[in-house]
Amino acid sequence: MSSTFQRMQEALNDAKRSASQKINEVTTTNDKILDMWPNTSDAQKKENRMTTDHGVKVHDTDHWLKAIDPTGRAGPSLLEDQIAREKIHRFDHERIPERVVHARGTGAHGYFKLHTPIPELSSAKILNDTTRNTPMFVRFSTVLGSRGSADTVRDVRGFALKFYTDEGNWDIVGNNIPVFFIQDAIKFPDVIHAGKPEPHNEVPQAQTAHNNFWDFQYLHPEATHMFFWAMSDRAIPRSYRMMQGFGVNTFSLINDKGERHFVKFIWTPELGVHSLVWDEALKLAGQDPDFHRKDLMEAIENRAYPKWKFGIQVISEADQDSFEFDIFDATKVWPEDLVPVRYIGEFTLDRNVDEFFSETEQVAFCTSHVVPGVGFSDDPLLQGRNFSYFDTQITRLGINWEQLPINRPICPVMNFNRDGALNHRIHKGTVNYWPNRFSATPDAKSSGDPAAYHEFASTLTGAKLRLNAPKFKEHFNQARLFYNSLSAIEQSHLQQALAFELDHCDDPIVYKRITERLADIDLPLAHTVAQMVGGDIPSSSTSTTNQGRKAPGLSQLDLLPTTPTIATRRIAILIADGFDLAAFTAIRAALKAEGALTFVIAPRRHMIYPSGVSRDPNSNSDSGKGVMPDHHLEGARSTMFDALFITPGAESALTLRENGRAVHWVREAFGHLKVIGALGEAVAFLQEAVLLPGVQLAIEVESKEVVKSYGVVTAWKWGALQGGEGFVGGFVGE
Ligand code: HDD
Repeated sequence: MSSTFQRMQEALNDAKRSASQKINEVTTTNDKILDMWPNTSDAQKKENRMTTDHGVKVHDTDHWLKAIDPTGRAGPSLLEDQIAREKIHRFDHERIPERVVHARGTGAHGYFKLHTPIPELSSAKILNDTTRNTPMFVRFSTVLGSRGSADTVRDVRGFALKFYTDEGNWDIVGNNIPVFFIQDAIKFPDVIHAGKPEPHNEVPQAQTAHNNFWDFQYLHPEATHMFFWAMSDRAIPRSYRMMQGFGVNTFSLINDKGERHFVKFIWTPELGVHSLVWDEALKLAGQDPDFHRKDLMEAIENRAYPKWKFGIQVISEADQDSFEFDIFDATKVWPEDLVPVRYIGEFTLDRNVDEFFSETEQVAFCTSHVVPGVGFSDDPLLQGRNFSYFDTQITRLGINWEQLPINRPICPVMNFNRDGALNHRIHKGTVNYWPNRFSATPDAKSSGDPAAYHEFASTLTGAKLRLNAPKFKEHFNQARLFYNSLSAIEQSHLQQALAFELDHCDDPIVYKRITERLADIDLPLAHTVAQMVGGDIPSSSTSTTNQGRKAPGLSQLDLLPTTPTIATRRIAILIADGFDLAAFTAIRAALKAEGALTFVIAPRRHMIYPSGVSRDPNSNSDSGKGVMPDHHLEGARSTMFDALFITPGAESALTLRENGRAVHWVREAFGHLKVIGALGEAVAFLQEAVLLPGVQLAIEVESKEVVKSYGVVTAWKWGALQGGEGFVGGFVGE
């Protein structure tokens, strides 16, 4: 992977160079980038001047000031060297606390565009003005792992949106799973402690496969629905670009008349929802821990900008009690057959960050940051979140965190909040309170501006009690609804995930109790898992009957892209000396034409010569006679690609057949249900590698010219790449 990454980095650097030139010319139209421009400098510009932080030019940055004796021998380094001290002090304090959850993540800039105004629901300008391009920053994350942990672990993914609107910042701090483990925010420290590494040995890293996590799940029946999602394929996404996002909590929308509706936010990727298979995820965690981060960067660099449809589910105040579940309970979805999603806009990510720390690490989200026309609800998880996020930013970034370039709004900020560590604003004037004698309306305590944020005037009655509403007590119906709605293959992945996780628990009480809990949801599932992990085999009397109710939108198969595409998919093309250059060139061009990213893989990363060309094994330069591969077979693994094509050529096929790593590549790709194509002599190699001679071609090959002209393409299943891989593919035969 390293060479591709290096090349990607070079491309990125080129892009950054031109981007910064563009910034200097102020050609971008993104208001947030323009806002950050005065704080952006070009660290790559040709400059031989190095200075201290106080701006004094430094003549030697390599040697600490020392006492040198007359013979030229260096004595001790001198503490008086204020230049060296500054450099070391700055380094010593480079780290800030990582996020207490969601520490591992990556982000990108983009913009939101509304297509369907909703004045009947909300007065928010961003939800009514279709002419705006609202700048956004989006951060994706895993939850449990520390900042340096791997991307592809089984976990919920954070999906936090920051809209820099003209009326102030609006944050939707969401996940790729629509529900949560707990109903009440007061339990958040417990659920996170139970999931994070165990306290006595700080093991395991970034995993739910341990006693404490599952102990918590059993003791909190409310977590059942969420752990079903966490064991599903949603928790091992193929790419951040292929995940849905959910605001999870119930928010409200308030219109010009002051009427309120309850709302859930949901966003769905144009590319469809896709996942890895578990074995791939495990291997990638070691082979390429930055897999998702690089995937996002690579797509944006290649201008394959990821896009999501942005939607709402709405329930009127009058209907709030009409459901069997409580609409303020974050462990419940609003099933789409009962409350359809209305897509009203879309957002696109089109720009990588210039500097990870200043942007992705320092970006800070708060669920409490909403704009006029958007409000909260009595969802007890949201209420606690509204307290927690601001608080955590103070520890992480300091009280003036909202002045940081990535966090500050693009609209004016005007108030008398003052001072604190690292205040960057300079306020002119003799007053620091409101109202004051200079105010336009000195007698008014507030401006009364209808465009300002107004809380919804709800009525409160009742006693103060540590309780939740009665319907919060039902915990299993929607776990069942989710499980029933999955396809058979998704259900089987979920069973395997549970079996894997519980096998890592060595305390029998933990895995026995969880298999008992599974019987509350689905008896056959509980049976299978109990067999696998050593739980007690449940009897039918312990199970509540599964009525089989299903809902749309819960299975990933319901979320395949409307316009199938292989754009941005990574396709490996295998070659060895003696390959068929014409076939290679044609297939690569055909794939590129559809927007796929092709990578040439060979037994060595040195010139590979096609058949009929004289070879010069000592030549290092690209003589134009052959092809320079991107990677050798050991350097990049099949797990890093979505599909594989084996180029024809008698000698090439023979070389690959005798190369154990090449055989392993093909077998592994087949085992991971990848789409594999082969032409001519490569077909026999493919069949031999996967030990399935004579398997029939499962799906008709599309009439691609290149395919037609060779006539013998095998298993080139374009359709499989376009959706549902991980469930289909891997067919070979003629
Ligand atoms: Fe949270 C971070 C999502 C419940 C307290 N949370 C954080 C991030 C995401 C979520 C995506 C990372 C933001 C970023 O990229 O910087 N959290 C959720 C969702 C929840 C949820 C979807 C359930 C609906 N969270 C939740 C509760 C609490 C918190 C109930 C506390 C009572 N979350 C935090 C936090 C974090 C955070 C401690 C850590 C870093 C940060 O806020 O900025 O405040």
